[in-house]
Amino acid sequence: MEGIVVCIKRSVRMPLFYIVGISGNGPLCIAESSINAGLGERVSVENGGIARVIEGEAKAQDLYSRLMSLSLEEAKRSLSASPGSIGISDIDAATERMRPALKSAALLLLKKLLLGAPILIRFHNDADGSSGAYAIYSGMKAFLNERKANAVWIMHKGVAYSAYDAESDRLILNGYESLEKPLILIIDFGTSADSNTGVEKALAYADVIWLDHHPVPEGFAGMKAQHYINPWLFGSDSNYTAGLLSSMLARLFSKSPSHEMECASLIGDHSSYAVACSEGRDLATLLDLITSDARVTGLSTAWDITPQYIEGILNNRQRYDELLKYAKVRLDDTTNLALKRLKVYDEHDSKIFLLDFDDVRDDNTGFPLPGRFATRLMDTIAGLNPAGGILILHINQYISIRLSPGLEKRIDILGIINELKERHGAGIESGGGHSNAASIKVSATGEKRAVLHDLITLAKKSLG
Ligand SMILES: [Mn+2]
Repeated sequence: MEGIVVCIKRSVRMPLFYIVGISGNGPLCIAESSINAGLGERVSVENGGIARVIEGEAKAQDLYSRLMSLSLEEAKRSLSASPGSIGISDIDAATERMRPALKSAALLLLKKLLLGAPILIRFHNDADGSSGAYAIYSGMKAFLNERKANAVWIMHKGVAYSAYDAESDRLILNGYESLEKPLILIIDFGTSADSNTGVEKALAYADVIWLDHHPVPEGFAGMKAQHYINPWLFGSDSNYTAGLLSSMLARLFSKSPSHEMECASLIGDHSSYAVACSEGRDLATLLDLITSDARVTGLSTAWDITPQYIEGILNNRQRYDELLKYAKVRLDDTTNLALKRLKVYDEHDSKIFLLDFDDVRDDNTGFPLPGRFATRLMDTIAGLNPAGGILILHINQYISIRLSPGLEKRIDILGIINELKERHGAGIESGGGHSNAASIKVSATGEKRAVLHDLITLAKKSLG
């Protein structure tokens, strides 16, 4: 075949060439080569390698222009009219409102794929973020078929896209020479003022598609990204998860991905729509495990956790069952230990349960995650204590608060958090959530002990 060298990855021992073929549907292939072909040159490919350079960049320019318009045509042709529905009316209505934004982002993604631009995907390290990455991955794979994506997957710890992250992405993308501008795709994190410097840096050299569902703070620089899509901006909220949003994007250019994966994102993030999901619970537990504890995966670091890795587990029933069983044993063990370590304060007919999660969880692992575990533990506690109560679980800078069903009528937990913010000022970095499940992040220099003391006092007052 003949094609144009659209991208060269130089940061590897043997350079990799991404070539868009000129005949037929423009397949994208990678050819190792000892011939030093240059970017934009027209080459012939034989037996998986570059055989010779046919013409130089200047002469091949017209041909590349033609390939660009062919790619755009294919991208447009491949987009379906709508991502379709998942059968939950609020979600489907929000999807419909986001449809034009999703389509324009999908068009950009397909164009980048077809032209071999380097694509860097950063996804949050939890069930929601990883399910989103998986949806995009399987959508891209189905769309490209025999062709090859020029993609890098990075699992991201933390809530901000920091200046450091942007710098690290630039170093990775600097390893590529590409005719098309690189694309950065951010899934399920970063909507925070702490991302502003990082965002500005990224926008200076890359196109950005950003799929998130966290509340948008004032002055957030991510709004400058043309393809920043967040259900909050379309009359919905965080219950519309980023994994689901990513899946809706993927549905525009591939046939419906796994409904179980969409459900896992809703369950993983405690979406209020998760009640409509009869499947996905086990998958959410499994994703929680592998995204929070690199040891169980047998991989050296969290960096190696990619959608391909998740796919490998999904395609291996035995491995899937083993990991799931292991996750459940770990959850049971942690629950049993937690019940023994609980401090209990009796307040009239209700109780306050306090747990130092550092005492319970294995130091070397991130599993179970405190928020997910707090919900599970509250369910267990409520089963054992019919009068119910409030659970306060803390670890490092985090405090998770859960109320047993009905108690939100007696304790205004969000009101209490606001009062704590007033009292402790900069000592509290963030805090909020729902009326029965909320969390506080104490700042690095803050006094968690003092915040916990005030929290318990205010809870007692509400119950008294
Ligand atoms: Mn999420």
